[in-house]
Amino acid sequence: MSNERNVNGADNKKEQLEQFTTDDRHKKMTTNQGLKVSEDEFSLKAGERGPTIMEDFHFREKMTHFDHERIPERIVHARGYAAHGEFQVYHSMKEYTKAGFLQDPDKTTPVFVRFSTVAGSKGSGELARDARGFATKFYTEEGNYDLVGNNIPVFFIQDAIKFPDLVHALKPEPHNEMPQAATAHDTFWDFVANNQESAHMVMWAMSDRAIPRSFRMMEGFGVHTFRFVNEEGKSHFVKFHWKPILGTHSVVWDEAQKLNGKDPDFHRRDLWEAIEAGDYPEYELGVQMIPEEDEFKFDFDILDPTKLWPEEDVPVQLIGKMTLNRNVDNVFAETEQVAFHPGHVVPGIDFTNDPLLQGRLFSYTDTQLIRLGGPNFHELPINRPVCPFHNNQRDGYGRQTINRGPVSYHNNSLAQNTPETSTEEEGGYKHYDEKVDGHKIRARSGSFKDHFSQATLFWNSMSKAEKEHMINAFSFELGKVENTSVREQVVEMFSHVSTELTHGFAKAIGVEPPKEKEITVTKSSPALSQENTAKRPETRKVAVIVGKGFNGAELQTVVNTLKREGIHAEILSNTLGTVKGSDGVELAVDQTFLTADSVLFDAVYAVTGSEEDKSFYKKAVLFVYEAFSHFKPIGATQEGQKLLEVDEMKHSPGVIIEDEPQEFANQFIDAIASHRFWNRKVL
Ligand code: HDE
Repeated sequence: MSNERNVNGADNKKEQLEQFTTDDRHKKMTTNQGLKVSEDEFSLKAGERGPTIMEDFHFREKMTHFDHERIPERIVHARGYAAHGEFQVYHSMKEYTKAGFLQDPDKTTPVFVRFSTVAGSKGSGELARDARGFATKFYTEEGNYDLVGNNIPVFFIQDAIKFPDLVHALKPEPHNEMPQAATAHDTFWDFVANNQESAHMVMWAMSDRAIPRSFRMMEGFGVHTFRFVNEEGKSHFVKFHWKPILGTHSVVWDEAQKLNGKDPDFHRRDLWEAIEAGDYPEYELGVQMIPEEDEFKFDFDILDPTKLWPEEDVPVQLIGKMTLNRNVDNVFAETEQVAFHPGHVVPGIDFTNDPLLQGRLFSYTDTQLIRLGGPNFHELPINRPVCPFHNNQRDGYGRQTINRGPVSYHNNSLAQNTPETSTEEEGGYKHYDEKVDGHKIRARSGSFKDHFSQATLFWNSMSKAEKEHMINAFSFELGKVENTSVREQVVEMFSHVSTELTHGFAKAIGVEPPKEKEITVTKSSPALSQENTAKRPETRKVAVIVGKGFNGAELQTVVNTLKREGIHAEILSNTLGTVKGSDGVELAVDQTFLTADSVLFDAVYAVTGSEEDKSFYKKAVLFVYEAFSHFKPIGATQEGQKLLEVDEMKHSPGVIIEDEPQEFANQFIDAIASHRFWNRKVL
């Protein structure tokens, strides 16, 4: 198709993609040359029992294409899942940036977002303890803008040249290719202890942030400090945030490990199903801004990617909303072939000298060249801008554009010196003219040398439960480290962050807690704790355990009330088919004890039925107990109360027992909104 199209609004990317989309159903089968195929089951042979012959072009074409179906997976962020959506700014940001898509609240900009884990291979389990990628492509009228972020606002290293080392250390160890999608091994922790700038990010990685409940319940961060530049050329330093409307929520580690077995696709299924059900994930775009002249007013260097800007000091302004409302048609064509790049910017958005960002600006195009097989990956439908693109670049593997005419150079007279460059006023991109003056030197700025203060700030900001989870995470991860010296080095390193933390896990990993260090940071940032996030019941999944002889009227009242709140209730029983209530009501069963597991749900509503036998109760009791041990809301009515075997469970926080159905439903919904009950004593 021509790249001359210039349609506006959120539908323009969809329309563009549709021109490349095909539906093979009810069509005649052909070869790739369009020749109708008469037989697709038997290769051409010399006799029925003879050898296949070379002449069989159909066999050769089919097999050759199959042999080449795979492309290299991403070196990092290989396991990912994506969706389409749209973005709208709340009010014009003209004062700070001239970026076209941030000017007009009536304008929608199409977006494509890919979420990912970092360390694991393309087929790895999605509940790994890991950072999550959160990469957004805005198809703006001024060209594609990519915000290629993570769900953690800081990074392990301060200089891009260390990235290959970091990734070598965190990937499976090369001699035996283990462990998959996990940092619980010697090389990762050896890297940490010997590259102490990683301290802050490691704190995040050992926190609940690294095991999100859902891509829909995760924050996103641009990590680096970027610049906004307005029409007058004034610059503000800016950090980007995505804030999920549903709040930021996590699972517990035991649950994460079980989920990787019960449903390694848990996060992609969650995203896919939410969008199919019309529960469109929404995130607000937030910005923190620091005027150019305030660059040195902080007790950290704002160019250091291992530092965040505490929200209490530099407030996050919410400037727009993104809604993901369409699943892909084809995962390979879209999700796998999408090519993000932090260097894809539009006028009004610019870079800073953050040395991590500077290196990323090289790496992303470079990696696409090998991954997508050449320099024409921008022509793939998912990567095409929605505005026209013209230049003198030509040829290369897989070229699709047919450039007319003899001229492919600049300057020229034969084409009146076109395609022509644009002035700034006409939308031509002009780099912010920052003055740069220095000696060539391989060094780290002295202002980047404090590795521990913000790691302590993070620890100070955690709730009691979050701290416990972190201590457990360090104990688990380091418990898998075989080398004693590495374990000792890590304990020593984190004793500079928090005595409470290191004393919490040192013993568990067989290391003597080191002498208490003097730690002066007492500051905390409440915005960092998930305790303070939005808590809402919508889109949560409840397992309703129902057995023969249940009370239909009561169940209906409760389920209808849950539905009205946007909660999804799935009926779980012994077998698929239907289950009959005492009053003759028949319910369709969605899941059985075999196909489902409590880790797949946010809450359990135990009803059972008066006519069920011991084996049913045994399975149901285990199901409820596991949810209880993961601190999930439990509702129990009718026979269901018998599933709370131990009396103490009945009096635990988040366990709702109530005879009046409407009252029960209301209390249960409040409990579901609370997400988890960390103050519950797990027996
Ligand atoms: Fe990336 N990163 N990265 N990264 N990154 C890639 O590009 C790289 C970094 C991030 O869903 C690769 O297309 C270097 C920080 C995401 O397709 C590669 C450095 C952040 C994704 C690459 C970093 C990210 C990538 C691999 C240190 C958060 C997945 C495949 C200087 C702000 C995008 C690819 C998607 C992917 C290089 C550090 C986020 C190799 C050299 C910091 C979300 O180019």
